[in-house]
Amino acid sequence: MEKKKLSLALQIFIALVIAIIVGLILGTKGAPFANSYIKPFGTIFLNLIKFIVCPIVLVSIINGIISMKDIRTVGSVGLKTIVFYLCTTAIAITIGLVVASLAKGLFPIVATTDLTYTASASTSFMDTLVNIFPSNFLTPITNANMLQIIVMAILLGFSIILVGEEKNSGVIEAFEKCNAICMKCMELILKLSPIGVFCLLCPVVAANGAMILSSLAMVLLIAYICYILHAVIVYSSTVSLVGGISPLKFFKGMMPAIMFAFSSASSVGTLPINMKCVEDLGGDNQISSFVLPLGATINMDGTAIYQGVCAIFIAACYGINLTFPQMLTIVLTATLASIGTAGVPGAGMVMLAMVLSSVGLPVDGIAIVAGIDRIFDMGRTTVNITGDAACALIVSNLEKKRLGRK
Ligand code: DAS
Repeated sequence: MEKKKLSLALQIFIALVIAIIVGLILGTKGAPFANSYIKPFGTIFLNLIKFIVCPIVLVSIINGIISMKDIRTVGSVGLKTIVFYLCTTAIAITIGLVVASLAKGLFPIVATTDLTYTASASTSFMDTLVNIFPSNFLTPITNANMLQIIVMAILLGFSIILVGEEKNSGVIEAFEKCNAICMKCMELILKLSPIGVFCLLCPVVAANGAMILSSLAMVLLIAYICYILHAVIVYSSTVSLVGGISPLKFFKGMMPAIMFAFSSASSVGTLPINMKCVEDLGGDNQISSFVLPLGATINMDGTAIYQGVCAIFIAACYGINLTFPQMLTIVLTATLASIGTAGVPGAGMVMLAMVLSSVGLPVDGIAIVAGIDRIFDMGRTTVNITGDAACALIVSNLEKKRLGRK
């Protein structure tokens, strides 16, 4: 009989439980052993994530922009869609940062000895602004300067669109192939998640004991509170005020897609069900067949919330208080990064590396939250697809009014 493989989610969950048990058994006495012989394999997993994050950001943002090439043909639909997606993502990351900052006092701080960090010299907002723009084609990639990579991707993406499809069809296909290769590479790396999760979490549990569990429980709780706040405040108000649908009817009608997204942690995988839910809620099929696939590619409100909450939590673990300019940088980075976050399980954790490095936070801090990333992912994916559906219904209603249709 064919041996049924455990799903990756189940493998990660089992690795999480084993990491906690082994970490608690090792305790502080066993922490040096865990740091010497287990943590290095977690570092390898993190290194692979850092390795793939630059090409993923560059190629997937270019691809995300190219996928908007129809924006000129779908005119007002495309414009309304992009404005809604970018605005709700900026609101989402702000909610994540504000709520996590207010709740920071609740984080029992993880103060393990190996969480040492030398703060880079703080730069003024103007310096940060100037440093966003690359002065060289290669150094943004070799230095993993994420904001400069994002600027490069946006410039190249729109340049490809403006060159015109007849002249650059080969280029568009080439980028679509590069994007597929990067996504496959990320998928292969994320298949190592069970090993990575065990080797990253076990040493942290050994060094901190059960306290880390309450920290992780707290940061998960805050993330889910932000997910719910964003969905209830932003989506309820927009679908009722602009989409012409009562929030109750919206969330009831979205239940099949919400449940699938929560269990699969994949926006792309949820697309067919999301299309059906939006159609049943009265959305225009032609509009949702543009808005939803685009949303699964570039709209990641839940991921932005997760990045804001984890940035505050990881900074707190290193005893760092983020400045206002740093928080602004996170809003900018996470909003633009959402264009490049793939709608597949675990993509947000890869992009968290980018958000952390954009404000000089140690990317190794991901080790603290990597173990429970799947639990974060289920919630953030649910928010992502719900935002996509809200946009499709709102744009459908606005187009109906614009064309004077009933
Ligand atoms: N799981 C991704 C999605 O499908 C989101 C993420 O990983 O942040 O939307």
